[in-house]
Amino acid sequence: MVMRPLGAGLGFIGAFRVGFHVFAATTALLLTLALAACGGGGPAPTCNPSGTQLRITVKETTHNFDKECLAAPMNQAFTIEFENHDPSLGGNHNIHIFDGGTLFVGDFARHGTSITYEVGPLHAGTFRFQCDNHAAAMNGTFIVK
Ligand SMILES: [Cu+2]
Repeated sequence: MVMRPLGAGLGFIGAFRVGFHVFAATTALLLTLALAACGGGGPAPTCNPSGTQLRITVKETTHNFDKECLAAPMNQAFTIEFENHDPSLGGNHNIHIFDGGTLFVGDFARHGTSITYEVGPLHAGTFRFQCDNHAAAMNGTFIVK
C-alpha cells in the first residue's frame, strides 16, 4: 500500500481550483470587513465597542469624519484619539457627544493637529456626536453598551 499526502490526487488543475476558492473566500471576507469598518454605503453597519481606545480622523481634503459611528463600553472611562488632517484655515474640529444634554465636549483640534480626549464613564444608550463648527456635515452615532 502506498501512502500519499492528502490532495496529491488533485493534479495541477485541482490544486489551482482549491487555491482559487480559498482566495475568493478570503477576498470576500476582507471585503466584508472593509465595508463594515468604513461604514460607507450599503446597510448600516453595527457599531460595537472594541475596547476603551477609540480613534477618529478628519481626512486631508474634507470636513468629514472618517467614521459615522463610534462605540464605547458602558460605565468605563475611555479615550478618543482624534487626528485632524484638515489643512484648511476653517478646519478646526472637535467632538461633542450629547443625548439632548451634553455628555462630553472636547476642545477644538486646530487644523493639522491631533488631540486625545479623555472621556469619563457614560451610561448605556445611543447618542449623537458632532463637530460643533460643522454640525450639519460632521456628525454620527455614538453607541454606549
Ligand atoms: Cu468641524
